[in-house]
Amino acid sequence: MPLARSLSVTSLSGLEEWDEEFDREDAVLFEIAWEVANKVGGIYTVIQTKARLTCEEWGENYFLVGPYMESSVRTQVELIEPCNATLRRTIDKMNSSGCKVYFGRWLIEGSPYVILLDVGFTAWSLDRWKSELWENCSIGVPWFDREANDAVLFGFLTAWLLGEFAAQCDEPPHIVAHFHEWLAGLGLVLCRQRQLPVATIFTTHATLLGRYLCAGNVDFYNKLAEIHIYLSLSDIVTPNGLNVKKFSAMHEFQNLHAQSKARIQEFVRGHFYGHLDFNLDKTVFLFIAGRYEFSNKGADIFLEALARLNYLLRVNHSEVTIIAFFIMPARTNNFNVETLKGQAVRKQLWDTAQTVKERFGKKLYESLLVGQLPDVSKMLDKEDFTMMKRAIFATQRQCLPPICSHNMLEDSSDPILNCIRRIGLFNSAQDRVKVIFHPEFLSSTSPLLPMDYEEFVRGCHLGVFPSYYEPWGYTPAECTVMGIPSISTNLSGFGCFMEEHIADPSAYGIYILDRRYRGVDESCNQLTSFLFQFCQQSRRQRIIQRNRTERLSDLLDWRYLGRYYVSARHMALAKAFPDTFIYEPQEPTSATGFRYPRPASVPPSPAHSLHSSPHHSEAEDEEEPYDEDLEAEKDRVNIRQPFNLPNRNKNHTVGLPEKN
Ligand code: G6P
Ligand code: 1S3
Repeated sequence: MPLARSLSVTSLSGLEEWDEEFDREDAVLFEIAWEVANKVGGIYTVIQTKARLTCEEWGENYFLVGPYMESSVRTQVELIEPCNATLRRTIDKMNSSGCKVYFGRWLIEGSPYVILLDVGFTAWSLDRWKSELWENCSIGVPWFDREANDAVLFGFLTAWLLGEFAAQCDEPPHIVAHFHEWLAGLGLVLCRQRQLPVATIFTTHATLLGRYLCAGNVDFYNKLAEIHIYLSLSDIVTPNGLNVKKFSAMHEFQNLHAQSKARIQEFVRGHFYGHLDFNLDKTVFLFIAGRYEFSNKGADIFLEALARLNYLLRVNHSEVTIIAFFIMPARTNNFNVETLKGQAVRKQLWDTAQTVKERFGKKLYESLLVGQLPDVSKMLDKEDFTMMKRAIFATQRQCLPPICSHNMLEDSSDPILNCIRRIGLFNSAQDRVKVIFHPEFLSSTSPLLPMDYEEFVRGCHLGVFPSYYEPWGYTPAECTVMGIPSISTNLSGFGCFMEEHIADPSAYGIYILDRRYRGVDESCNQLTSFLFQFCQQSRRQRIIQRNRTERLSDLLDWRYLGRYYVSARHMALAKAFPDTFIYEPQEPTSATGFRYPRPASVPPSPAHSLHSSPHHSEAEDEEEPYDEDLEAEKDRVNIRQPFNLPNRNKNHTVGLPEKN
């Protein structure tokens, strides 16, 4: 019997242990997902951001398997010859048997190898494979369901690839196949049914059942025990990480915020032309973004809270204006005229100002040339005034600034628009809360708001994600690594994770809404109060808070969170090849349960305010010199200490824990 290799991942140095003890030569990792080099949603982000770390760990023995999508391949993948003889034989064999399999490098960080399977090319096998699936596994698939058909073709092709690869290896290989989500899941079923020598892992990112039940009228979490049976043998919760970029200048992200905010302000100037009766310098930008699932993503409660906030700001005569952006794609017929016109009017005002400025400058120059101070009253002539008056006339408007930037195909039944109609937030002058619904993902080539998502997030002040069904939730995590505060919930994986690892999350700009133990109305009040508190912060308090938020980035870096995946692969290898690998789960240590402490610079017991936000009055701000670097140093936590390692049999969002 060969010497069993111990695969322990007990600390942050686990990655090094793996490097020392594990001979990569004979183990191969295939990671299979429909979203490999094919952007659909959050799974793409998981795979794409994790690639660099996994490449570092597995080197030439790591292959991502996905569908061949011509348009994505053209922009994201460099097709090359297979990188080794075994793969070349495997791919040649499949291609000579009626498949189209491509090999390449995905042009992202880490440049991982990708094997892309053309499911359309083998569509002729669909009926045969469906029958096989029914006969061998008793799994029936509906006939005209495009997604299900793709899943069948992709699953059979994946199992074919893995089986062929194993057959082409000279020595019995140690293959790990990691499948993501149901669209790739059939490959795993077939590996088991065909008894392929493969260690398998399955990651679910959401369940369709959960998604539909939550969106319906089934009080999901309270009735969970009656409606949901979820069986799993070796649960490891694998929190989603990100590839965290650190700037060499510590506060560079603050400068980026200011630059991006200026671009959003420009858009707002155009959108609200004729109604710019609020101070843009005292305007706070909020946003929600993601898949358009109205109640699952919490757009319903966000709108309701905005209506309550509008009331609070009005009765308190607040000078703050809120602009809440909804970035959720729906079916549209392009931008609407009024929205485009807004940007055209703004552009015209800008051009007019530039022309007048140039004419003014020329006259000033000429006067100085002859040694005279100019007569300021004569610097603008009749023509200048006519030009300016015409430009101002163009800003007259008969309607309120539009709520929606696009022509919606289902305008009368759209849930966001209908909710806005009900709560009456119509961007009127009296409203302190304005709403803009952009039913398309953002793009830097848009004629309206030419910014990509990352730039937009950086320019906002707060991301609001009050989800009801959210297995993880990348949006608040992305905000965090960019130093933008966010609101999430204790029904989202992200919210639970942050609650577990940070002693006082809101001090760091991580507001976690309680949607687990409170009714909708109460949660909505809590959300309103988070928003109201946020609006009352001074600029300096927001800057301090953003610094703290950004300091949490390490917690979400794949460099640390990647270990949960390492652990899952070790466990799978040890189960599939027990003579060769042993998995040693970590014993709980005192370090398990690591928590980020409250920031040192928060006053220990503020008598005058809640402890969870940076508290200084404007007067205090001016008196005390504020040394950001010193504060950063005080608050910095050594993330290199180990914190919670794989949670076995711990299902963080399924099941309603007992109320404390
Ligand atoms: C960053 C910039 C500052 C700017 C501030 C605006 O911190 O470095 O120069 O004043 O953003 O913050 P605010 O929260 O008002 O957008
Ligand atoms: C799912 O995408 P969603 O927005 O449909 O997968 C994401 C990646 O794991 C996850 O962050 C999200 O909560 C799920 O819901």
